[in-house]
Amino acid sequence: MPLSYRTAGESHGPALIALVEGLPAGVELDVEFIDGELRRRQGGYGRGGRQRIESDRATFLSGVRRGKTIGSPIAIEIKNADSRIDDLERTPPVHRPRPGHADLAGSLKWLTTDCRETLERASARETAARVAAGAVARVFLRALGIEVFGFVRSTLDVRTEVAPAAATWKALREARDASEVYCPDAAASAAMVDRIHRTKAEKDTAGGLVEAHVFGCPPGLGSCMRWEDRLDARLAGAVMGVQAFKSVEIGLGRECAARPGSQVHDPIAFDPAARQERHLGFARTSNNAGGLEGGMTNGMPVVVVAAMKPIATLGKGMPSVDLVTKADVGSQYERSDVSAIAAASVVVENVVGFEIARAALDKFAGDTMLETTAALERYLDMARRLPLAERGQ
Ligand code: EPS
Repeated sequence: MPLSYRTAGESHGPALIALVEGLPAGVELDVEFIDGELRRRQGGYGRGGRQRIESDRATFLSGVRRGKTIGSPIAIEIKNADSRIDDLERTPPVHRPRPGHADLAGSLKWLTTDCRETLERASARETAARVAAGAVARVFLRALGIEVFGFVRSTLDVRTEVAPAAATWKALREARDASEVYCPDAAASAAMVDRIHRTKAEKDTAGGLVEAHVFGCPPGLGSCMRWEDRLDARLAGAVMGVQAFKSVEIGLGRECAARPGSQVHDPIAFDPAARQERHLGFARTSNNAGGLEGGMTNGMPVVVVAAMKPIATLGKGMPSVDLVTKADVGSQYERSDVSAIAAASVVVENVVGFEIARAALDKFAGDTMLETTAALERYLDMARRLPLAERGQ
């Protein structure tokens, strides 16, 4: 069974649910790590009042026995402290759609003038469930030696030029975790905080760029045989499926359109001393491909860059109309974030992790972790022994 997950839950309903299916038995769940990711998603400079109410934690309702997966569906619950969806006084109808939110499109789709019916599910609160599912998948990935590192690259006009690599990313993770905006460059981090602070004073909002770098991927995850199995397509779909994301790039991304081939493609060389690396010695002197060629991993780090639009709920409002009266009015303002870019970097890190785990299980399928890790080792051994007599070569 392919690895998959679904989520359920509204922003102000009783709880969020993630249902993860297809993980092998024997994955030791690191609950501290999973709850730590949920906590990180709640943080970041620019968050609004809601995060002072919530303290997200994953409760495992099924699929786990004595701290280990047993191969059955894993249901995870994250309770909402601010649960009031049925309370008419505290969640009255919203008639003034916010440009940039799902309010208008959803109201037209579901034939209602109450935007709340759409916004409760469209809300980025749901990303807590995705982070829980992704963090579970990343615990599995870590047992295969695969790690994901996410951070904030830019917000508005403030940008860092850090370049994470296999040798440096752990130190960068420490720097990121010390940053209020999850940016591993102290100077850029301080400038981002200042920029978000000024944006708040202007009653405006900010988005930004986030990146996820995956270290330790063996070659051959994903496939060029069917378009839907190309890993870059899956990654793009997963990240674009995150609330507020408007673009996804792999490696050099759209910049590759402005350069000739000789300045885009990553030269291939062979280093016999590096056979134990995940690139098996076929190290590349650059990684513009972002670790993916033909929709498959090539052994280099997978690099995903994604743009989040600014939060749609602006303190100063935006031009809008009342859906009942059709009169020109300002858009609805309720308590909101000024920036959730730091949180978004955690979400992208975890949804990317989930897709990598899915592709890893497609190639190294096993009912148990024991079989999956053995399949990975056997594959790496065969790939190192190329040309293979077993292949008639
Ligand atoms: C959101 C609106 C805000 C955000 C929310 C996303 O919620 P509320 O209306 O309760 O203040 O805080 O994000 C979260 C709750 C979260 O946990 O990320 C929206 O409309 O999308």
